[in-house]
Amino acid sequence: MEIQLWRELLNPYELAVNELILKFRHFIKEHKENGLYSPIEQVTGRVKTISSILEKMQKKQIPFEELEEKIEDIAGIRIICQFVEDIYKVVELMNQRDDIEVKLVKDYLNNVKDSGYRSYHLIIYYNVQTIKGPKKIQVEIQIRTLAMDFWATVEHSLQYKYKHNMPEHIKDRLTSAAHAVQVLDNEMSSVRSEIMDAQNSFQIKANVVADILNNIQNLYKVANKREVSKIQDEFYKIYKTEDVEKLKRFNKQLDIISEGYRAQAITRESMYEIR
Ligand code: 0O2
Repeated sequence: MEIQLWRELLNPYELAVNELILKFRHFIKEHKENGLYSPIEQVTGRVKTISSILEKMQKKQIPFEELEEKIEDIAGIRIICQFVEDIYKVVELMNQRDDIEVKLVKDYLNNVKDSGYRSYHLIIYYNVQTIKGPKKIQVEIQIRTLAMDFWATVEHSLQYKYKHNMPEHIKDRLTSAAHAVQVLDNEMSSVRSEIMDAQNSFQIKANVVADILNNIQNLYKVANKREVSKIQDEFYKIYKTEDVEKLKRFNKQLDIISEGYRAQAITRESMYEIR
């Protein structure tokens, strides 16, 4: 197949990967902005390289006409979670989305591969709009923890290096590392709620501080500078106490002050309109 045709074939897959990454990154952002814990920690994606597609076609004896149907991971999205529990949350989420149709599930958490590989895979259908009209394509979504991803990345590089001749002592090391990853994931799960609480309160504090600074910045434009300076000093004092509740109350007061200035501005504007 000519390069130009490969480009045409792969273009919708690239679009799907870009759209899905954007959507899942937005999901993380929305959670953070609302001070909520996000079950998704990171998202990446890729379109399979032509050489990797050719290799798979050869290995599985797939003819060109069946390429898009039989190679399910031309478009690949990887979702990284902090905890095993989050993986199942993400799966639930995928099942609820209107823009995703789950075709197939491969649960390598309950059915660990011989290599020691653990991950949860979904093959989904996803619609993209191309200049030739809508196109329904397959995307492989791999969902795994940070620890599982570390193991898989290292193992994948070694597989690539040794092809099918990985030395036994390295295989053994990888198997024992896979067990260690499982133990680590279990240990982390046992402190999940503590970690989530800590991360949530950190995010909530960060959001309140951002709101306060935004309010102060806006007040600088409309209020008396000395007054705003006093407000700023007051903020620093409260900030040092590390008391989030106090910060929240202070922010509410600032909202009321800002609202007052906004109301004044509106009254002034309407007076101009009357004249
Ligand atoms: P790449 O380079 O990541 O694209 P197959 O696709 O035929 O190999 P199957 O049944 O179609 O196998 O899919 P499977 O086994 O679910 O594998 C899909 C992808 O999961 C692989 O894609 C890998 O990315 C990953 N994976 C599966 N098994 C392992 C493993 O033992 N170790 C690691 N590190 N990753 C694994 P590709 O196309 O093989 O590779």
